[in-house]
Amino acid sequence: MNSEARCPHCLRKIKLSDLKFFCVTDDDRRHAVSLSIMDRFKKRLPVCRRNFCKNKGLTIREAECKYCGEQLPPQILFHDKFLSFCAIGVAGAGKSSYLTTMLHELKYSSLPWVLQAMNVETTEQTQSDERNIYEVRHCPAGTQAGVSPKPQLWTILDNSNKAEKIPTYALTIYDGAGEDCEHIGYTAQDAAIARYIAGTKTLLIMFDPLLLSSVRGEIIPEILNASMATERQTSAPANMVSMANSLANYIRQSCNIKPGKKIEARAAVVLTKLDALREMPSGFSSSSTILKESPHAKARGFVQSDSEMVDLEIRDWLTGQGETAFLDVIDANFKHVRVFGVSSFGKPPDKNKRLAKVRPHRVLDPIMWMLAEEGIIPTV
Ligand SMILES: Nc1nc2c(ncn2[C@@H]2O[C@H](COP(=O)(O)OP(=O)(O)OP(=O)(O)O)[C@@H](O)[C@H]2O)c(=O)[nH]1
Ligand SMILES: [Mg+2]
Ligand SMILES: [Zn+2]
Ligand SMILES: [Zn+2]
Repeated sequence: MNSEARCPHCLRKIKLSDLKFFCVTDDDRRHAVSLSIMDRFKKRLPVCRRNFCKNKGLTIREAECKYCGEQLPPQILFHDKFLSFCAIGVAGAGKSSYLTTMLHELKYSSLPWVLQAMNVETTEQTQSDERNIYEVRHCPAGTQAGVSPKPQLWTILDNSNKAEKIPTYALTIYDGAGEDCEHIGYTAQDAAIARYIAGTKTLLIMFDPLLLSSVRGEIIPEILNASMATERQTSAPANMVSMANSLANYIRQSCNIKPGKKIEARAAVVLTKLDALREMPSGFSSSSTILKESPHAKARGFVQSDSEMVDLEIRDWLTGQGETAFLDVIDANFKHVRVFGVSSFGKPPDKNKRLAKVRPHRVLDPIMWMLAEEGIIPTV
């Protein structure tokens, strides 16, 4: 068992004795089960010992965090590494589309990994998100604002070396509503969102280039309209800068980081909707690295030179557009920053928000960076 384990809801460090266990039978006689001395000693999950219980002798499958009372899958404790992704960005930035296609690519990529949902909520959420994008072929609806987001809980089984014991990594993913990220205040609801933000090791800061006025002036209106979440997306570039500022301030306060010191959490800045920029004159040149296929999955490692090139190309492009304020705020606050460019769909939606065949571009790059930083895949 790993001492790094954290409750995915309250983000506190947890060990076996921090969980409350329950035996759940189909006849509704849910009852608490405590750890025996032997369970504690062997660091294993308890079994039901109640006489006449249908599950007598079986290992429990339900647990609660004793700090926050939220349910969590007990097997979460037994992973080798704990990874987390927290996607933030203004409303309509493309967070949910990105996470759905990223997970789908991860599942079906040539990488030697198996992705398993840890709970029913994660399975159901992903199935409905995937069906919507890959089968119904429609843009997702905006994530509901004003409710605490439930994190998705995944296990990655690493099949890359044929050792007896397969390493397993717990991957927690938070996808909040942009509306809530735009003004993190100090209500109880904000506190829940902010806790995820402050507790995550990798922040995915989603940056929507279609909000930049220089881009809006140049792009074909139909593509622009189809690529915006029409009903909610009113956010101006100024909002992105103020969001970055309030995000940094919040992390500083809750983690007690002094003004002169940079934040340790990794910041992956992800420029979304790359496909729409392709169509505009001052977009990326056709020979640029960012428009080439991503090399990481094929290399089964993180190709540092490629990633540095993409980072540079986006920074240059933003400078050319006169839009450096956002990245300046991020660079001034975070120690580890890497800039990525992705297209979740590969092509802009049509005017009815319908999608052509989905061909994601470079969506795995940010996760490959995180895995390399965590020492799970090699940097090549
Ligand atoms: N052209 C293009 N448009 C995209 C892409 N991804 C998302 N969009 C557009 O952006 C809109 C919003 O995408 P979402 O994924 O719902 O954005 P979100 O950040 O989750 O939004 P909230 O949940 O409201 O915070 C979609 O309806 C699409 O119109 C992409 O890869 N290319
Ligand atoms: Mg969303
Ligand atoms: Zn908890
Ligand atoms: Zn029982």
